[in-house]
Amino acid sequence: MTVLADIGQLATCPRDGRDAGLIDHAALAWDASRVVWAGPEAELPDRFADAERQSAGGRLVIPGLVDCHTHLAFAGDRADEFVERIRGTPYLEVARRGGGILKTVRATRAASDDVLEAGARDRLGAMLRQGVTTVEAKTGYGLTTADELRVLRLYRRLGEEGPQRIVPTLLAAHVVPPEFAADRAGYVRLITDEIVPAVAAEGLAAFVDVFVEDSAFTADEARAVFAAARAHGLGAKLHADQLSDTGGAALAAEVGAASADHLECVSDDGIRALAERGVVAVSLPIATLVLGQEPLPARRLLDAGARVAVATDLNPGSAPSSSLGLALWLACTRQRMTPEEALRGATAEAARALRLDDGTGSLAPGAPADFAVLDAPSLDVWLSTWRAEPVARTVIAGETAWSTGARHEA
Ligand code: DI6
Ligand code: FE
Repeated sequence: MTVLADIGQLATCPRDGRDAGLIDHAALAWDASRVVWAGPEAELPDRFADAERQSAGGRLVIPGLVDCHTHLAFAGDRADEFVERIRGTPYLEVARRGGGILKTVRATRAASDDVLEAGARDRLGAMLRQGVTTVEAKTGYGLTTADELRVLRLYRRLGEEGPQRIVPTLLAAHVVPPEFAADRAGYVRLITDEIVPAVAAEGLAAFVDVFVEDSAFTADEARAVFAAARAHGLGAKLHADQLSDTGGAALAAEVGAASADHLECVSDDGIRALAERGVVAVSLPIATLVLGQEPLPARRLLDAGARVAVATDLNPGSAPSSSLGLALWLACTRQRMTPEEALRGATAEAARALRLDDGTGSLAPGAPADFAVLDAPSLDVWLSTWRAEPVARTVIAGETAWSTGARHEA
């Protein structure tokens, strides 16, 4: 049994609440890998008198962050495209010329297993230093049965080795690969008849995602992919209404998706459908910033009763950053989410977007003892300033997975 005392502010992020469950002058207790108690330090029960005691030194403690949307494994870079966009070539024009996502597909197919793994490990390490303890990880740069399976097997290995928990998602429906340019239906059939069954047979993915967009897949193509996913017991996620309103949000509601992600261009009907069906709206403000778009209308979604998560969209093109802290700060500054709403978005709501119902993303008794200690006295102080490295310590399943050194221990 371990007690972390002298917490300046504790954010418990109750799963079904709407606030961050803030408690000043708090303590947190865990036994092996699960939280057993969280509350005001003055009310810590006597049964913890003999527990090992640690001090948070008056700092903020939050649930381990959950990044519920990343394209974790890829090879190469898109620096050329970055410069082209600065010079005025739009993202989709780069893609039409065979750059964009397809450039990363070529580099990823050509990369060795070691190179792919090293890149993914680097990114996970950077995320750990940001307090991220659970990471959703998509495929989508392989686009052949073998290449998609290769990345999912890498995710399985990374999850088994830890320290972070990995939630794998098949995104074979990211774009139509060049070898199927003249046979879109053939590629959709490859996904439904071969890739999804192979992935399900090995238990390699929790979700199937589809990029629903004029430049990617139509709603009907997505319906076929989701039908195959459902038949094999896999959940649904969508890249929806990112670059235009293609009815992606309504489609997410129709197929019972766990989340609809992006939504910069979502319609009022789409917002209503998400709220009614309990589909989590995932905001990806780094991609919005990079592509120079108007942000997802978080206030309208929240006011309509929808749940809003916040994630990085980490990928080499539209969101080349693994900083979930940056995404939270953008959610506050550009989307008018309060610090409490933003933090919930990267904890309890992100866990909901991944259908994790074991308490992940909150710090209630029974939840995994996954948390981060921030070098700030309160949530508002942390998120009102953008700092690259605000985290002092990251704990996963009760064990310190990373820390800045001895500063956090009493
Ligand atoms: N939307 C995105 O933001 C990423 N994929 C997608 O469907 C972009 C991926 C990339 O540009 O490589
Ligand atoms: Fe994405």
